[in-house]
Amino acid sequence: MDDKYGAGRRELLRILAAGGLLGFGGSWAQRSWATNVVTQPFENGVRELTGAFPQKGEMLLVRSRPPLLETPFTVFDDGVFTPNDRFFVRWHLSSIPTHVDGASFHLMVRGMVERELSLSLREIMSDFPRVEVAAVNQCAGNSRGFFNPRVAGGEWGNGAMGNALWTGVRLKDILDRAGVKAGAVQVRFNGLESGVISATPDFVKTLSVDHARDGEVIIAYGMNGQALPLLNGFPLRLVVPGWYSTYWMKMLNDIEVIARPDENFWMATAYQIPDTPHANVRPGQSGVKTIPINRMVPRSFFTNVDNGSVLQVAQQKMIRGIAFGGDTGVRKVLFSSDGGSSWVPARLERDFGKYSFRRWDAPFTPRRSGQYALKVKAVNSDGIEQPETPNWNSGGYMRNVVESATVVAG
Ligand SMILES: Nc1nc2c(c(=O)[nH]1)N[C@H]1C(S)=C(S)[C@@H](COP(=O)(O)O)O[C@H]1N2
Ligand SMILES: [Mo]
Repeated sequence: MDDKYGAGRRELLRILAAGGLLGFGGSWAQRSWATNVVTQPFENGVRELTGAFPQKGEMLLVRSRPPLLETPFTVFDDGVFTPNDRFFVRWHLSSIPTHVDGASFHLMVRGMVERELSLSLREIMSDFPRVEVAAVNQCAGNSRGFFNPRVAGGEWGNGAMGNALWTGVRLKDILDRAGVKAGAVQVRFNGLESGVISATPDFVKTLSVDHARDGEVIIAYGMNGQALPLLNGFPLRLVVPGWYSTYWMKMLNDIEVIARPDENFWMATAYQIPDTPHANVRPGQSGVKTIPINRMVPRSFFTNVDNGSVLQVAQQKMIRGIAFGGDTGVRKVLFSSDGGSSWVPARLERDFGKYSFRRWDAPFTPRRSGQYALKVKAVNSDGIEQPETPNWNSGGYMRNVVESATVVAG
């Protein structure tokens, strides 16, 4: 079997073997050779650039235990896919395995099923059809650092997101092999870092049976043609296209089909959002119904200009960026060079599917010296567009606003 990496069986063997190569020993958080800092444009925004984490290049250190590593934003200007060694990292519990043996690893499928399964990586890779999807993995708290008033939680800039080509098997095919019993309502996912006594409840997440069986949710063993980096969930992770990555369980080793809606902490208490458009409320507003966070909304960003970028008068500059539609594709990206008074459609680059980043560009020639308020907004295929003013909620979730960059022509 050959795929677009021309890898076939050799690739599978390499992915399996990667499990044996991950013994870096000890605690990575103790290794610290920070070289530099980056200042995010919000309060307490100074971040160390660190290269101290295994299989990771330079990352912004948001927290070291459990690791929260942010992708430096310039990486998004390099290409539509985010390299594995620059892909952001987020864990809830500090008890993450520092080594996973791909050869002895098994995925359990149990609960309301006709047949319990215990599948090795080899079985998963060879017994089920291989599928691929380009999809954005975005933390629900991406850009939380920009929330004003400020809120508790990891203070991410805009780099708690990434786009990868995920390779794996359909969750539906695995569930069909097990045979979901009538009356099952949800499917619960757990990862390997469970089972350690801790003040924080084990991290588990749940999807409805219908969602789990929609054919789009996959169990991925490949990320941009490589095994998953350990910190991104080696050897298996759930990929839930269009949904916030809190559902994208890493080091997935346990799937339980359940008969009642999951009341666990991570579904019923954490990751709740106001049930309003863009999860938006007024600071201090109470009595708003909440629901578990779910689908993503469109966003767009500049990648080659930022506040303070200097442009040449009378010289054309190709302004570039990325956009994504959230739970559907990008219909258009609109660019403004006059603070949003007038908009022109940006050119959209190659389409890698509706869940992927989409690169865009727009030519801009400053005619006189001075400041220009550049703006960009995405409209998705359902006609949802980014709001002019930022949304707010106490969890710091789903930050969204038309993005700006004030540049200077001289
Ligand atoms: N096992 C496990 N999976 C997990 C988490 C976790 O803490 N443990 N965090 C989730 C959240 S909230 C995010 S944002 C993504 C981060 O994925 P990444 O580290 O590969 O970027 O993993 C998700 N899957
Ligand atoms: Mo997250």
